[in-house]
Amino acid sequence: MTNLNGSRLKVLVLGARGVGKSAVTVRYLTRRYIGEYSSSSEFLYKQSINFDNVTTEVEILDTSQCEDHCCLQDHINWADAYVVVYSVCDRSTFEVARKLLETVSLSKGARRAPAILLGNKRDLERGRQVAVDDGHETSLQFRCQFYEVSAAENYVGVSLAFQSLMREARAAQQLRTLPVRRKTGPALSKMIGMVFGRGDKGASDRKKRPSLSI
Ligand SMILES: Nc1nc2c(ncn2[C@@H]2O[C@H](COP(=O)(O)OP(=O)(O)OP(=O)(O)O)[C@@H](O)[C@H]2O)c(=O)[nH]1
Ligand SMILES: [Mg+2]
Repeated sequence: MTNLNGSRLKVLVLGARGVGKSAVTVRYLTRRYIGEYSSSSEFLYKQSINFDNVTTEVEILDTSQCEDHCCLQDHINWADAYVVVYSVCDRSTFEVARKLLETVSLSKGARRAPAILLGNKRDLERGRQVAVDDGHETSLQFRCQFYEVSAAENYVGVSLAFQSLMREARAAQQLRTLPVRRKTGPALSKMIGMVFGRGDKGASDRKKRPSLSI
């Protein structure tokens, strides 16, 4: 089995202004909720995180005011996994989140990117503008995970969401290290040769045939 200890992951936190990108990131990393966060610049956090008995070096980039397309593209290229945040009490931030998921998905092409759609501020239920079903539908459309959380109210939901993303990202990394095609072993090659009528002729005859790999 592959030893995953020491694996590295780069996580990008995206979303419209004020949705709680910093709040969810800080909540996950420190378990704390401060309430007010600097929004003038982005922050890169580096931390060694242990879960499922595996230690992973995680870098989390909490973006800020990243409306410039080039900057966004650079960030997307940099990351292995994405947290796209919106506020459940602000419909316009949900539309921004949808656009961001689309941009991530187009940038990664056929290689599906590990991502979560995170509806934050669920404690503000009375001001809700985005239905849970809308979040679900969007996550199905973009084939990503979906969670509703409240960074203000609790740590558990935020933590589960981040860990689930990292689990998926680690699995994707592991898959990429597997060989694309496996060569057939000698016994299987021999059986294939017999099925296709090669029998047990001499080595010189074998050389003339193209090898068959499945
Ligand atoms: N009620 C409530 N407020 C929240 C929650 N999460 C964040 N906030 C508040 O929302 C405001 C914005 O939070 P930030 O974490 O700074 O949002 P941001 O997306 O990082 O903002 P920018 O960096 O400016 O784009 C702050 O006043 C937070 O206290 C939450 O779960 N519930
Ligand atoms: Mg912020």
